[in-house]
Amino acid sequence: MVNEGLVSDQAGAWVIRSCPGVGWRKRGWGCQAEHREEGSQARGGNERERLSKRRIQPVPHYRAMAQPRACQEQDCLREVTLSTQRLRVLPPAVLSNPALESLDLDRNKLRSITGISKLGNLKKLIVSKNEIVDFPNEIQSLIYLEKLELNQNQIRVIPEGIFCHLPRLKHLRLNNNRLGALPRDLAACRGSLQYLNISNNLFRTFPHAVLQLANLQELHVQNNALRQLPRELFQGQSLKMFKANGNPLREPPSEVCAGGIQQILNYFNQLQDGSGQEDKRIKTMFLGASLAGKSTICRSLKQRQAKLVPKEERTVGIEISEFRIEDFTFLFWDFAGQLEYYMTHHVFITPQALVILVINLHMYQTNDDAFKDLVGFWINNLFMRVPNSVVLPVGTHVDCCQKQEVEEKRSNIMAKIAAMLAERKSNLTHFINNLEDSEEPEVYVDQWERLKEMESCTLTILDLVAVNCTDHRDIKKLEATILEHVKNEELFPEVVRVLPPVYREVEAAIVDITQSEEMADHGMMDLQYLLSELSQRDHLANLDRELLQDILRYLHRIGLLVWYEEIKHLESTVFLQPTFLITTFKLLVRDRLVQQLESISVDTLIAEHATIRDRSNWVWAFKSKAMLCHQAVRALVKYQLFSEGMQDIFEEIMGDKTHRGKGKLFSLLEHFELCLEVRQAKALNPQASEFVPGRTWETTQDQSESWYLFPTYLNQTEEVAEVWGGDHHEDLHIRTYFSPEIPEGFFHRFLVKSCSFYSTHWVAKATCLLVCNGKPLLIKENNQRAYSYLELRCRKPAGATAFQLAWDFLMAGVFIIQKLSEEWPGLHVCVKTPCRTAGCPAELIWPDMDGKTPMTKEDVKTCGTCGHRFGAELLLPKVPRQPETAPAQPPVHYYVTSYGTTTFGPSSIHVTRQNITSE
Ligand SMILES: Nc1nc2c(ncn2[C@@H]2O[C@H](COP(=O)(O)OP(=O)(O)O)[C@@H](O)[C@H]2O)c(=O)[nH]1
Ligand SMILES: [Mg+2]
Ligand SMILES: [Zn+2]
Repeated sequence: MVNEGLVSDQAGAWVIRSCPGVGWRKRGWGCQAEHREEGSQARGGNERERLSKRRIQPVPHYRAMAQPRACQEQDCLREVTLSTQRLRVLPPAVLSNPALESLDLDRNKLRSITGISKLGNLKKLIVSKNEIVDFPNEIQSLIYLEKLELNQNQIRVIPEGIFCHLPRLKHLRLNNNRLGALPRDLAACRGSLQYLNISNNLFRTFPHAVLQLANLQELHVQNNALRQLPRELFQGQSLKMFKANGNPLREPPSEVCAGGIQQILNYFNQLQDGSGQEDKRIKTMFLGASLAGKSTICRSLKQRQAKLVPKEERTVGIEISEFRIEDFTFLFWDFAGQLEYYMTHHVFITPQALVILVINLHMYQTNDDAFKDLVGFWINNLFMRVPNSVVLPVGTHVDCCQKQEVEEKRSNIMAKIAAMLAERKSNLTHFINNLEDSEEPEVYVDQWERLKEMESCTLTILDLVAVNCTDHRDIKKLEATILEHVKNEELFPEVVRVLPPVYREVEAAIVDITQSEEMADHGMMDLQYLLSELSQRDHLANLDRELLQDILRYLHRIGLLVWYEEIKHLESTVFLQPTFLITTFKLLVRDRLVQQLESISVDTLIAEHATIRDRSNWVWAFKSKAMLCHQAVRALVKYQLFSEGMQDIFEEIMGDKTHRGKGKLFSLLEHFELCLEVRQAKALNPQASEFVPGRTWETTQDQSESWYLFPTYLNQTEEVAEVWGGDHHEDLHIRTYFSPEIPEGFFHRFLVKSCSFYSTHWVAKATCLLVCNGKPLLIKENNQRAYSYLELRCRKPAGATAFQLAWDFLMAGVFIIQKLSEEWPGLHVCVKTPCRTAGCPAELIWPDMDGKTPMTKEDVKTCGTCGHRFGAELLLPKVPRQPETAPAQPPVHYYVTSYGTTTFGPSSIHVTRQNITSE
């Protein structure tokens, strides 16, 4: 009786017999809905039960991953795939086949691969996602090895004397282990090794053997503890791709590394000329509710005295200023606390900064609501956006409180923040345990690893400092506290950066230009003009464009200026005043926009060739559909700029009307997915170009007027509900859960992104309906505390082809969500399928996607809670097997790159804008 392992079926092809566990599980996928305690109590018993059942249960076998290239006769089988088989030892059947050239053991439970030396002909060995602690020494016998993957194990040390026997090794993955060093003899692979991944390990110093790998093309060292990179690494010709983010780098600083190999090389060349200078700099973000005292603290610290901000002088957007204490340069970012800015703030909340969370103690009450509004909201956002930040809570208005009151409120705030941290930790632990306790933990390795990573990096909350901003002694005290913290290398390993002198010189010159009289308020400058201005200065006469771009890239990353080289329309514009961006956003994303529309002056209307009646129409369209036509936007922006005395930049930010050029405003709004451009078209365009997979899809320029949808202002829901026609019990539906919550503006951005891919759509507040191939997909947002998800639904398809289309469509939605969520590194997103039995609370967690469709080996899935059985294709993107299958299609890969490009398998669509077609 074989439970697991290789047997041969009549046809002579290899199959794996195993127990997919159909029909008997008490703790099938339904257990996810159970309470944690019950789960852990039941664990031991169920393990036994599972094992015994496994012996006696007659089970349907399934074909292991097809072996397309294996030859038909067993004795010359070259390739074996045994992933996700729960193997604890290598099956003897595998080891008895010395001709084997490729063995995939991914996602098993192997602690060792004893016997592997018998497979002396192996070229490819994959043992990723297992439980290996000790490096398998037998690998030294695999002298023909070209590809070796040992990632996602627990390996701490690799002994000498292995790699010197592997002169053909081209590809080596060791990421996600616990390595701190590499053996010296890795250098023996110098002629062959092209790809090396040692990311997510514990390297503190760069492994020197790597420098000898003369043919290395791709190197990953992300998420280690590296401080310094050797110059020699970049001097060879071979390296094409290098990733080092997530290291506390000083030399070169991570902002330089992010610029790519060429910039790193330039950096080292610059360092050669003069010695590097240590620059100690820290971005400091002031966050907190309106009227907390952020601007007051900011100004008082800068001027070294109590400096009260008059009440009417509200911060608009963000104010940025630079200031020094001792040899530290602080870049203060003072954020406005009003709700209207939350949509855009996250863009500017960046990692590795000191966060000063300001709380007005006089206003604060020791109840939950006050905490949530004044503190909790910000902590949650920091969790999601910059999960390993350091936060210094500062309580203000101490002078308006009793002494005892201050103490009471301080301990209340600190206790509640601690409770939030504990809650997050326990949530993450709960998710981790759910995956570990599931029937198939091996299919969740990637999700598990990501959760573990989130669990290990959390906010550092410093002790609350209570101050009276009107008293300069308190300001002094606060200054001392801040300084003490930023000097702590444990807290801020990246404060010190080694920079070539020219970086500092250019920065100083730019600050000088920014503050000069001639400089316009908006601070926008053409790159070429900036270069000519800078190179007029004697000491910068040799500055060339490439070096300037390197430095701008660095200054952008540290937050001193803004340069979006990746936005086509903005690549030659440098924003010397980053705050101007907020001013720009605020022209269209702000509260009371309707009133602004209504008050556009008659003069402005006339200048834009519009009438009062047009204005009423604009208001009506905006109120009912959250849409503005191009003319309305122009008039609105013009009116607001004129009333703020900034008329001179109108053409520049709105574009030239006669050429229908796109102004900077829309490039920005589009980049941040704050609005969607739609065109009202009457019918399909007969001249439209054909879509050819793999080729860019040029859309024809439409002459009709552009409309812009601002999802933030959507309010009605009826229309979408009507087109959709209500949920049916039979629908395919999945949910992507968000923890701790769906970030502010996330759904709106999802809407903009997905509607630009699917030209036929209906949108509403918190829901939208997309149409593809005539089939609708409904997406609904539900953002309740501890129950935040987006639900994706489509009608139950008929037949295999329709299933394929339906799941492709759903998967595209899932991938857009995942792509977006990458901007919130502390956000946990998990895809689940609710049980299809009415009233059953169970949900199936999706397996890891590995960049492709989640797979299940089973054809039938059983709910562990209600016991009902379902065809797997109703729950996961699995298309039912047809009796006579056509030649296998290449696997479909879904890939959403960035705004405008979506890839499905070999085909890739680049969408600039599609037209709305009337159906
Ligand atoms: N009495 C007193 N007033 C303060 C204190 N801190 C700030 N204020 C006042 O509170 C108001 C709001 O401060 P502001 O810095 O503009 O708050 P922001 O919205 O957080 O930037 C201003 O009028 C300040 O003068 C303080 O500690 N004590
Ligand atoms: Mg302020
Ligand atoms: Zn169920």
